[in-house]
Amino acid sequence: MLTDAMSRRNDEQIMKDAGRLPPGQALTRKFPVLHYGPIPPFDPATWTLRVFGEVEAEKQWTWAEFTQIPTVTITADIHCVTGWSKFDTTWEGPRFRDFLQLFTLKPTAHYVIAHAEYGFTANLPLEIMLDDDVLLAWKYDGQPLTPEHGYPLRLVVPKRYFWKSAKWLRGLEFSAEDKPGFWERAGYHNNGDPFKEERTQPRVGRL
Ligand SMILES: Nc1nc2c(c(=O)[nH]1)N[C@H]1C(S)=C(S)[C@@H](COP(=O)(O)O)O[C@H]1N2
Ligand SMILES: [Mo]
Repeated sequence: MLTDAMSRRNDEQIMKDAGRLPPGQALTRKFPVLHYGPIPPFDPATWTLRVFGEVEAEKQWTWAEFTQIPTVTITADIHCVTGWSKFDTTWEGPRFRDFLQLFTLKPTAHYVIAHAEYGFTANLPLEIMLDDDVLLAWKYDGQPLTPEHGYPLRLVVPKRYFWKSAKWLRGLEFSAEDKPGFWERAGYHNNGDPFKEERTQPRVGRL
């Protein structure tokens, strides 16, 4: 008979072999909560999502307006840099690429800086954000996000370590230059591809 631990190791080997579990990651069936600082309050009467930077005109949405935007549902694997991966997570929200149709980018827009409550930021190249699986997610598993997982709105970028998937999202800045975010300035890798194990910034010129 397989114990839970044995069956998990067995699953992990199968998933590694299938190219689905990145190097150095272990599978979890739980949904760990990870963030720096407190969980922010949410007031639907004052909440806005703001788009700014390299756009033709700044724009913002109230919660009532934002939830009118058509949504898609995706199922994807997520990978936290602390070593856990969770498979087949299901998220719903406007697809980032479709959301871009609601305003006009300047040709100088090459990076997206996600701005969350309390000044948390995460940076991503615009090109990566155009993938099918990048969402402005407000539902998980068919239900509104829970406060600890980013209620009311978070970014979901499955192909990067999950620190770039900013919870409690309040703004999207389009930038000509890259601007390392909160964890990136703290020493995490700027790109953060789990399959390349881009966990921490290579330290140049250090003994
Ligand atoms: N605003 C904010 N978003 C954040 C973080 C954070 O510290 N602040 N941590 C990130 C990290 S490191 C991870 S792994 C995921 C965790 O998401 P979860 O708590 O829903 O599992 O959120 C990311 N989004
Ligand atoms: Mo993380």
